[in-house]
Amino acid sequence: MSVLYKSDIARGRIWARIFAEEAPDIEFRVWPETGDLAAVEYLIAWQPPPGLLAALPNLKVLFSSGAGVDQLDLSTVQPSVPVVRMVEPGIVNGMLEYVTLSVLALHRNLIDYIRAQAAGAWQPVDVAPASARSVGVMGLGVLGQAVLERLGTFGYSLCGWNRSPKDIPGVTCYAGAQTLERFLGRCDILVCLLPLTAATHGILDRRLFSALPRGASLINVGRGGHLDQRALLEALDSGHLCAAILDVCEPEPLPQSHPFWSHPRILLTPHIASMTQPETAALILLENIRRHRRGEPLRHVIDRGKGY
Ligand code: NDP
Ligand code: OXD
Repeated sequence: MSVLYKSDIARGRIWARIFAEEAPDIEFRVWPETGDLAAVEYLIAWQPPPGLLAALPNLKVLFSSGAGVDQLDLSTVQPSVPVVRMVEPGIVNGMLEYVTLSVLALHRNLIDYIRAQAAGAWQPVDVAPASARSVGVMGLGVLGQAVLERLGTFGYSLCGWNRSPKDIPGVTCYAGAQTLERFLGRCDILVCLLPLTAATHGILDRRLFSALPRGASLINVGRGGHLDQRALLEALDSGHLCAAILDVCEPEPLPQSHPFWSHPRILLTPHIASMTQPETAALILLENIRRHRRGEPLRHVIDRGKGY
């Protein structure tokens, strides 16, 4: 039995070292050194290369090397093969850092100061207390909930929106499409932490932006496919939205001519909000493999019908 890893090679070497230390009974291979493909029972991949899944006759589980699974073509995965997404402390911590950094940057007008410095201007901007600012998170899953818990320590007024109802201490929770406008009306800073599915594709659109209070800002750490780019530019250029911090975009990377690169109210980062950390992820994944081998239910299996 072997585990095949097909993602970033340097990280793969760390995974391999941890497996060698913790599970010498399991053969861990890093792509392209696949060995006998018939021996591969577990595949860890961001995006399996074309034809790989069909070449693994004994594949038992496909593990996404990231929290999202929208990058996978699920139609190529046998229905009998469960798909497991990545839930591990390294990803959660990275997202906490990034969203906290972004919320504080927007709250403390960092984008204005970047521009002011470039213009050589000493130009203080008024700042409201955190208690007068409301931060709303779309998607109250593992990451959305962790982010809200951390943001609570700064004193922001917090709200969240989700498909199914949630009850989170200190957070006003909304559920379902019929509550979206009410939720948005409360968000001075909106954070998108939804998975990308047919239901959420393009959700950050003109209508959504117009339901936000004037002067609101956006942080998109979900997926580029959530965002209607033209609608964002219109909302920023009309002054309805104040700023946007975008970690994800469509396509990645954006073409050099794309207006986001030079927009004065947009801060772009190259999909680095959070990353799977091999040191923590390998142990979690190993435990899931052990569960599977003992015949116990796997953790964090996605629902293919829902797409996340
Ligand atoms: P989870 O699956 O734990 O949470 C997803 C949440 O979104 C669930 O609470 C779910 O509701 C909700 N949801 C799904 N569809 C809808 C919908 N149509 N309307 C409203 N709510 C919906 O995922 P994670 O929190 O772990 O990750 C979220 C996403 O973050 C990932 O899919 C990925 O795209 C992105 N991500 C980005 C990273 C980056 O570096 N930029 C890194 C890691 C993740 P319900 O509770 O009802 O199921
Ligand atoms: C993920 C990501 O989904 O890196 O883990 O975006």
